Amino acid sequence: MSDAGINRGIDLYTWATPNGRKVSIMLEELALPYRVVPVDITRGQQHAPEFLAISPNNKIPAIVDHDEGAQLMESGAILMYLACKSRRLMSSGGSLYWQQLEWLMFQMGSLGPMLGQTHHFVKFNAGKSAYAEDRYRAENRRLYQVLDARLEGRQFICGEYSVADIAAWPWISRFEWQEMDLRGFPHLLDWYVRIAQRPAVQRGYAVPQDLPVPMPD
Ligand SMILES: N[C@@H](CCC(=O)N[C@@H](CS)C(=O)NCC(=O)O)C(=O)O
Repeated sequence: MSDAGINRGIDLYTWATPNGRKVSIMLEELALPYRVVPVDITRGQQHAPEFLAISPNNKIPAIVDHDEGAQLMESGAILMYLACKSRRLMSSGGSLYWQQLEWLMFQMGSLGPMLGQTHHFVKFNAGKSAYAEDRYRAENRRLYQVLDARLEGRQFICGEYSVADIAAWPWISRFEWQEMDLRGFPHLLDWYVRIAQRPAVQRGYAVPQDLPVPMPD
């Protein structure tokens, strides 16, 4: 961790993971100025007391918005906070708001946690538990099918581009880790590429490490 604490604008505490990228992509889409504070979770920096004071669950991402005196952990809450602050990328009411919230919760409650388990058992601990590998591969595939069906006839998860897409997309960007072939999910593939082509998404993906967006063959 480095030099947070200039008392203006937004500090983003993050690392190169799907949950971190949700917030850097959102900030880039909104063109809000922010300072990146890398928290290297591979070296245990998420346990530093100064980070715990901002993110009590020891996890990135977190933000401090000095302009509003706000401090937040949990990527879904941060996306909603930024949407509310800017009045963009999430409806302020009505049925569209509830749809966007529904799909944001789907990401937070299902897509992220389950695909995270695929990364754990299939990518990083292959061979340790056949049961867990089978379970999370199957759940991974099922969740891709849910999104593929939702995207049939839609450009974006809730019709227009929103926090629902920004939350889900970075998890699908790990399709290689998940050993998933996007060509088996044509609507999801089109959506993935459509979002990958957005300059703000490419900039946000490269925070805090300058990595290119994975593209399917
Ligand atoms: N529900 C949280 C999950 C955050 C999360 O799992 N962050 C991971 C990286 S993607 C992390 O910081 N892991 C470090 C650790 O568990 O020690 C959110 O959406 O912000």
